[in-house]
Amino acid sequence: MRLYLVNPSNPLVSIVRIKESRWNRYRVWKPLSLMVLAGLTPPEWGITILDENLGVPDYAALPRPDLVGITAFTSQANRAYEVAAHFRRLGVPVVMGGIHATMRLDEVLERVDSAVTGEAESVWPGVLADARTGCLKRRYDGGFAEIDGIPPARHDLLASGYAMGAIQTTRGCPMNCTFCSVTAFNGARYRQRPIAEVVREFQFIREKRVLVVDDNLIGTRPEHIARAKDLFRAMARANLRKEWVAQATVNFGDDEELLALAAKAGCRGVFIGFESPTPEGLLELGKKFNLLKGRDFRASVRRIQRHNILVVGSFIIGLDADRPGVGQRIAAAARQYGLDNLNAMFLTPLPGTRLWKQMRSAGRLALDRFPEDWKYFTLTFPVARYKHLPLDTIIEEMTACDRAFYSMPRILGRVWNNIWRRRQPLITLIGNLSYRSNLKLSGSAYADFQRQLGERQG
Ligand code: B12
Ligand code: SF4
Repeated sequence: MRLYLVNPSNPLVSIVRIKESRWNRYRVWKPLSLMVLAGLTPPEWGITILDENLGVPDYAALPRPDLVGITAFTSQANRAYEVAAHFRRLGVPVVMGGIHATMRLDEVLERVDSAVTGEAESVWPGVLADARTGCLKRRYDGGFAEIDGIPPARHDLLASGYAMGAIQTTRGCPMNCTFCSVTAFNGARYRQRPIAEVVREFQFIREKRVLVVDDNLIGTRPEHIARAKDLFRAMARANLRKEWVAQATVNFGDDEELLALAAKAGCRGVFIGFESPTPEGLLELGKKFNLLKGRDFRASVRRIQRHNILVVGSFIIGLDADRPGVGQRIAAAARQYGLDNLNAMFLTPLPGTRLWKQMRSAGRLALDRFPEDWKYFTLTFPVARYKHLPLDTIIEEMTACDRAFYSMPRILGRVWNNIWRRRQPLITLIGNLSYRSNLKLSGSAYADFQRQLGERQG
């Protein structure tokens, strides 16, 4: 039995534009969902993972599979439907799963044979068994899975072409920030994989560098932090020799022991959502963690960096609280906090989030021709109607923010600072140049986007 697992690409996402900027090569991440599915697949299936981010295969030249499984974030949905249509024309059944299939089930069911909603661990073997006997059901719901004792992801299947491996150690988040899909999709309960299983899976990863995809590796409560410490101790004991980056909330910087253990276990970078430079903005987004009284972001960032861990900060532009000037204000905040990289995104109502419900019911989706418009839901296009920032203004704000933070003198300043402190200056340089080289790409993408919208309205 031949199974293809496909990760569709969206050409509007900069990571796939390797020709225009070779730095993007370092930003193509492994599609872990498909590696996890492969791990759950019984041995009678021959599995090929086709990751279009590395290049779109000539599907017509490939042997005919018995089943195709497609994953998709919302921004990949259009392409997912094209791939599905190709295989369905050949009479090959197509199953789609992942976050978009879960949040837009009816739309997906019109375009594939079967959809898997929620997490797949409990249902995927059953889907395959039904596919073998030609009895696929229209829908399977995996809900929230138990993540103890699951087989490791198949790290052997995507052997080359990526700068980093990927692993997941926890799922779920209780915070339910308005713009984020994680609580809606993975639930509010913070679930942790057994430490021994995580360490064992790390050992299967061939790459030296690894992305830990957890939305918040350290969690929110004291017992979560205690577990994170135990995990880091076990990783250090196993002498994994990996360097890894992860996502965490800003409380990562509150605990010196946690930081020291993380660094010893190989942590080299952390991605933190600061989201807004103003308390009104944080309140609007429901990002309660960042609102804690007496929180000093600069001091938190410094404490993390002292352990040789780089800090990438993410901010959102387009809140109701944002006024013209917000772009410069974010760049200034990012500099003041001492961030090594800044990732600014447009506020984007993703299906299933609280923000989606609010904006949709208020008629604030500027792009609503679905499924065609999903390709713009990359967080790099202003797809909504923003309270104080009309289309041209919000694009100017984003451009001003990026230009201010990624000006050549500022980049060199950060690199020099990191040389001085012996804190990964080369990685800082590559990371900053990678963002900077995409500014030109963003400029032409905005121009196309503005033209498209103009044509629609005209
Ligand atoms: C790692 C990651 C990335 C990596 C991508 C890795 C990759 N797959 O190529 C990078 C950094 C590149 C990335 C980029 C983006 N991401 Co991202 N990312 C994540 C993150 C943190 C983890 C994803 C992951 O690997 N999870 C682990 C696997 C095991 O879980 P899973 O993917 O959910 O898969 C399970 C099920 O969904 C299901 N399943 C999945 N696919 C399939 C397919 C079949 C056939 C079946 C049966 C089942 C199934 O089975 C799996 C096992 O249970 C998630 C948050 C999250 N918790 O999911 C956000 C998330 C998916 N990203 C998000 C977004 C918005 C983006 C971007 C658009 C914007 C951005 N800059 O972040 C871009 C878009 C990229 C694109 N190609 O279009 C949103 C998506 C919301 C949505 N509705 O689409 C999420 C949910 C984060 C959030 N805060 O809301 N991302
Ligand atoms: S943004 Fe972070 S803290 Fe907020 S719900 Fe999403 S994962 Fe949780």
